[in-house]
Order: sequence, then C-alpha cells, then structure tokens
Amino acid sequence: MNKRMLSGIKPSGDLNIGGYSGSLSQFVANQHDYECFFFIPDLHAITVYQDPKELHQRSRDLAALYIAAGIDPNKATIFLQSQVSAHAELSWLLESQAHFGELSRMTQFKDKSEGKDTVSSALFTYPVLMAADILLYQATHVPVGDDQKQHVELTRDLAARFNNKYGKTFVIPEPVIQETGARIMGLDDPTNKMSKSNPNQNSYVLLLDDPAVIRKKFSRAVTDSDMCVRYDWDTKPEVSNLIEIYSVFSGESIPAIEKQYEGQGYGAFKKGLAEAVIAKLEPIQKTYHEIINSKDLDDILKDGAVRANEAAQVTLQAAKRAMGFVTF
Ligand code: ATP
Ligand code: LTN
Repeated sequence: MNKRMLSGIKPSGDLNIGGYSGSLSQFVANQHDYECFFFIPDLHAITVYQDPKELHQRSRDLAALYIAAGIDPNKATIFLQSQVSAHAELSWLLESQAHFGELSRMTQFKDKSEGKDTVSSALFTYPVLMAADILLYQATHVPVGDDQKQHVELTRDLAARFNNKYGKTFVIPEPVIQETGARIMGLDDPTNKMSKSNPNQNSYVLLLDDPAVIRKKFSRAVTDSDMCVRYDWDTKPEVSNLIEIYSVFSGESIPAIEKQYEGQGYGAFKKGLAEAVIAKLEPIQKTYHEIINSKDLDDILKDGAVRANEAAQVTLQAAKRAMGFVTF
C-alpha cells in the first residue's frame, strides 16, 4: 500500500511555536517518506468568526510558512481546503454516519463552547469535516499535536462504520504523534496548551516574531524557584515545557540540555533557549518575506488545488457510488 500523509493547520490565528512543534516540523521531517498532502483548512477556521481580510491574509501566510519551513511544493501537494469542494461534499455524506453523542464528547468542542451563549453548529460538526479531509486522500498517516488525537480516532471510527455498511471505501488512517513537543504549553501557564486563541501575547511565541520579541517573551516565561534545569513534568512543569521547546528547536536531546545547564541558573538557560528558537526561525522568516507577495505562491496553490481535486474526486465518486447515488 502507498504511504500517504495528510495534515493541515487552521488559518484562525498566527502560527506559534506550539503548532510548529506538534505539526509543521513533522510535515517537513516526513515529506520524503510519504506521498504528502499538506493543506490549509480554511473551512475549519470559520467555525468561529473570522474577519474576512484577516482570513485571506492568514491563509496565504500559512501557505508561505509551509514552504519557508521547508516543504517542497514539487514533492508535496500544498493547497487550500476551500479550493476543493469535495471536502464539504464528503463531509455531508459522513455526517450521516456520525452520532450526536460522540460529537458531543469531543474535548475540543467542549473546550471551545464552554461558557459561550451561542456556538455555531459548524463548531459541533467540525470533526466530521476533518474526517472528510483525511479520508478523501486515503491518507495512511496524519501528523498532529496531542490535542487532535481524538479527532483522528473519530475519523477511524467513521471510516470503519462506513466501510462495514457500504463496502470497503476508505483507508483507516493512523495518527502520528511525536514523543517530544506534541503538547507545548503556554509560557505563562504550563497547564494550558500554547494557543493562538490565548489573549495574553506573552503566552506564546509566533513564528514571525522578531528576535527581540522572542528574547523578551522567553525572559518573562514562568519558572519555579529551585533554579535547577531538570526535566520532570510532575514537579517542574514550567521548566519541563521550556526544555521540550529547547529540544525541538535545537535538535538536542533532553538529557544533553539538562547537562549543558547543570549548576547554572534559569537566566543562562532562557537565553540559550531564545537563541535556539531564533536560529531556527530566522531562515524561515527570511524565506517567508521573499515569497509572501510573489506570484509563485499563487501558482503553487493553484497547481496544488488541481492535484488535490483530482485525488479527492476519485474517493468522493467511490463513496457516492457505494451509498447508491447515481453517478455517471
Ligand atoms: P487553537 O490554538 O486556536 O486552539 P490550534 O493551534 O489547536 O488552534 P491549529 O493551528 O490548526 O489549531 O493546529 C495545528 C496543529 O498544531 C495541530 O496538529 C495541533 O495539534 C498542533 N498544535 C497546536 N498547538 C499545539 C501545541 N501547543 N503544542 C503542540 N502541538 C500543537
Ligand atoms: N482540526 C485540526 C486542523 C485540521 C486537520 C485536518 C489536521 C483540519 N483538518 C486534517 C489534520 C488532518 C486542528 O484544529 N488543529
């Protein structure tokens, strides 16, 4: 069986180092071992209100960041979800297979709807659209951060349910979750995931933050009072989170980082951490600025949409046929 990888990052806010760690860095690392589809799930972004101008800009920004981070558009198919209408169509077919109860149990839905007077029905059915994204391309592997594991599991359940009822149509995908950096926590609070939706800007570092801003944000990151650079999530969650970030961005192992800062205070450690992150992000930022306003970016996205449409139509037609729709 061909190994196919598919994943995406929503253009609902500016990309931070958590999303880079759990997701984009994985795309780059795996692109040569799979046939890859990396997309911008812009239809997913509108589950909560998006300013149209910002949605437009962020969608292009993300595509440019995919390329700047090292995804080769000649190898991987890079596209915008809204350019491939089969996603919305398959999502509707799959909604007939999803149960109200299982969607109610999705933790992301519970988190994002908590305390709100009204939420869109799209926020509730969002995991079904995600299942459609994955199943349309017969993806075998889906690299995601820890918080998306439940959605990939739902995708597996929906695919199996559909296959049982209508005959084998979909490949059952596997989530790919790396050991270090699958859940980067906020710099202000290690009990909350680093999130672009957090109103506190010091809680995250953005991929496009200036070096001076990155240094300032890490210098303000919360730590504890025992001044020892040791990895232990139970007793030292703040420092453990920073060590994970250091490891992802420097490529050094956690024990090597502990050893390097043995007997030194947090000041030197935080400085080293900021420099490791800056060293990784500077070349990405440079390439981003070179391509963001270029016609090349539009051409890559147009070409990606053509390739994605071709692959998606094969599965969509098979699913429609299997369900009994008249197809020609
Ligand atoms: P929000 O921050 O608004 O909740 P999100 O960051 O979860 O959104 P995306 O930007 O679409 O949503 O996430 C892209 C990918 O990055 C997903 O695979 C997600 O699991 C991963 N990811 C996001 N935040 C983190 C984090 N703090 N640590 C590790 N991986 C993350
Ligand atoms: N739900 C994901 C984004 C997403 C995705 C996908 C990830 C939408 N469709 C398909 C992997 C595969 C999120 O909130 N981060």
